[in-house]
Amino acid sequence: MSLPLVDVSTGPVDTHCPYCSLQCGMTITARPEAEGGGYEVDGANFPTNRGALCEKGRSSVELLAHPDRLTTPLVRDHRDEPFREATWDEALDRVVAGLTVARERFGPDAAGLFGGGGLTNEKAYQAGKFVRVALGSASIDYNGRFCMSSAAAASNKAFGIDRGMPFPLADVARADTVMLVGSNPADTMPPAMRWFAAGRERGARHLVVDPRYTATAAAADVHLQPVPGTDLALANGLLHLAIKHRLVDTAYVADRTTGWDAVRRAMRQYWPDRVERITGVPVRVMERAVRMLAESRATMILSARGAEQHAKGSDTALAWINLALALGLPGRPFSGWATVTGQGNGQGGREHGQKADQLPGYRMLADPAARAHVAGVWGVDPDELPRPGVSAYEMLDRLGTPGGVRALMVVASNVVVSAPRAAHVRERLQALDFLVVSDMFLSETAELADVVLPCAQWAEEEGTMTNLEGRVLRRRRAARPPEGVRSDLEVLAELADRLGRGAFFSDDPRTVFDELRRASSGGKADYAGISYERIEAERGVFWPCPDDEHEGTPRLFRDRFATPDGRARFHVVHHRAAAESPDDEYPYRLTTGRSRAHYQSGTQTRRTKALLDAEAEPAVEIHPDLAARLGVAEGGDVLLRTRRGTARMRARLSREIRPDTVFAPFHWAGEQTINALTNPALDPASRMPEFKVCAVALEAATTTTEEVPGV
Ligand SMILES: Nc1nc2c(c(=O)[nH]1)N[C@H]1C(S)=C(S)[C@@H](COP(=O)(O)OP(=O)(O)OC[C@H]3O[C@@H](n4cnc5c(=O)[nH]c(N)nc54)[C@H](O)[C@@H]3O)O[C@H]1N2
Ligand SMILES: Nc1nc2c(c(=O)[nH]1)N[C@H]1C(S)=C(S)[C@@H](COP(=O)(O)OP(=O)(O)OC[C@H]3O[C@@H](n4cnc5c(=O)[nH]c(N)nc54)[C@H](O)[C@@H]3O)O[C@H]1N2
Ligand code: SF4
Ligand SMILES: [Mo]
Repeated sequence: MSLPLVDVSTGPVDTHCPYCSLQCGMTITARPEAEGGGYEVDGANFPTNRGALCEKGRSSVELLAHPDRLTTPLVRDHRDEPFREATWDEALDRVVAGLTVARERFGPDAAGLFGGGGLTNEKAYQAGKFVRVALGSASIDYNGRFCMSSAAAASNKAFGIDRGMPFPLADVARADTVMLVGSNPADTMPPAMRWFAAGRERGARHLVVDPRYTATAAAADVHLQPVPGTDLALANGLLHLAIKHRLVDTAYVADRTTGWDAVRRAMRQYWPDRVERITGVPVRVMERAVRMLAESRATMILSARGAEQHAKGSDTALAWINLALALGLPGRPFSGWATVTGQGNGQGGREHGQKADQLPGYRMLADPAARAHVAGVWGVDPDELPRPGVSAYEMLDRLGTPGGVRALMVVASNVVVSAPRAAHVRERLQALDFLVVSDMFLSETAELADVVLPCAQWAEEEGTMTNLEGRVLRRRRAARPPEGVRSDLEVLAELADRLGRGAFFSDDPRTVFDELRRASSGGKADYAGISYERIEAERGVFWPCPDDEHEGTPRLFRDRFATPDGRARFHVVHHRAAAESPDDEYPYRLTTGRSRAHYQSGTQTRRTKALLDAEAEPAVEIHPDLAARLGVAEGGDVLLRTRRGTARMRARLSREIRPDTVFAPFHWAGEQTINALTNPALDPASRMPEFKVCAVALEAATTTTEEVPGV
């Protein structure tokens, strides 16, 4: 397939990276003469990255002209047939037919959409509206449940609002003490490390809580190495010590919070020896840590997926928030608790109605006033809006069953690789009457579809993103999309039209954004005063920004929290064991996460030469003592087995991990799909699955590949 790749009329264009929530600024220049497709990329001087890009950002332009790029819709009549190329007309007819049959036979909720936190604000908003207004269905949720939901639930409970960082990233450099809990930015957001390094140069001290001695931990002053799944006990233990040593900021607690007395009493049972037994963190290390946190002018506690992707993830986040409140941090200059958002638009993606229970502006679907406001903007009757639906994993778990979704659109997620209990998710997708996937590449999920729609990529379309700081920025079009692809915005508008609801939808990003502004007006995530022009002039605008005169809100909580009485809420939260603990049959703990060169389900990075050169295959990290017990050598094949499935990977021996725990990345497919193993036990508040701990058995692999029942 040869593509008309280069839009030579395009000079250098400033835009942002396709990958993570740092949304590094980048400049893309068309270079028709250059090898490999005709675009060149440089880091731009944007406030988060100041010119730096990690290897993923630097290699991202390889994707624009990639030979695997889908440029024609693909269809088939039966799943055992190969795909054939089709016109857009035929493909969209088939999608409408698939969705319509499901609705007619099983009711409106039988047609649904699974979205992603990589979508622009415009597309995420359009997806939520499409499902509610064009399909009249309750069935929409997205991969952010697997990412930000625990921290989001905790922030909402404690602060009354969910913005990952309540301050600009640059504030990190001005904090005197920073504790990172289950966060490894040295690998997951390398350019952000500059802010940490700048802090250390000023004399700041950093602590890292991670079962592995990561590159982030290596750069810090103190490493706490807990058993996976015990952060809640650790936070409570630190709070116990803060109370014991009279380090609590009683004036702040009295002025700015409620619920302290109950928490103070509850912390009595977290005496240090007990917490050391649960977490494995020595009492003297806890003593040192709590003094560092309390005896500093400006202290931050930063949380990420290591602490949050647990069946008690939202309570764990609340435990760290309790500690931050007791020390008087949130709202103080260069201080506070924050969670580091992950996906490119992980923040905006969770604000505009992609969640089963949510309407734009972070409004709740169950709230009559919210329904009336948004229905007014959309020009529909509030009673027409469906009720809240079920969350991401629950939706996937019920696909093709009575009461479940029968016809599903997947837009910007590769669940066959990234959802927990992936083999089961694959079976459920296969049980659907109809599956349509929109992607730039034939992802493992797209391979299962009846219809595949080829979409435009980040640099080929206009839109806004909201980065980890809550800064709304513009991703400008810097390249011409190949002939034959369409943006998701256009596709959803066209489908709505074919479903008889076209009058309610636009395919123009600016028009959609302006409508989003009105829909969000008065909500918690208020974008009403943010325009494309202002974003341009001000290098991004921080929400909430309720009107054109408002300057935006880089820092939250200075005077009040977003609760009705303006006070932050303490919550009593107690440690409990992980959903699965090691036993005779599955004697070790498996935790999962990221490696530096690959991104998420790997659809993009497993196709990028520079990144495959950096890391051609996954490895499971094993302590040499454990490896010796198993008879596994460096580079040897290991078979990993849990109650849900098996996977096979090479061993990387490392003294940097606890000997009772192994770590594996989730970026790989086939028999290296680590999510064939992970536990779908869900957090009751956030519906987050327990990606970060389950019980696993390990053996040196002697079987042949064929005998391994991977995914
Ligand atoms: N290279 C790369 N960068 C990425 C991504 C990517 O896929 N690849 N994805 C982006 C996205 S969507 C996200 S959400 C972010 C995630 O960014 P991070 O949260 O930094 O990444 P993870 O590797 O998932 O987890 C962080 C750390 O948690 C540790 N951990 C595991 N279990 C526990 C536990 O029980 N307690 C504690 N305290 N720590 C634990 C792991 O050892 C790991 O080092 O990264 C973003 N950036
Ligand atoms: N074991 C384990 N599993 C995990 C995690 C973990 O730590 N451990 N982390 C979880 C987390 S935090 C996350 S965020 C999820 C992410 O997991 P996924 O949801 O699978 O994320 P991606 O791989 O980014 O999937 C995006 C897909 O959409 C495509 N795409 C990109 N942009 C667009 C677009 O604009 N439109 C369309 N239509 N398609 C697009 C990409 O090519 C890719 O195939 O994984 C979760 N799974
Ligand atoms: S840190 Fe994130 S946004 Fe920046 S270049 Fe790397 S992947 Fe892209
Ligand atoms: Mo994520």
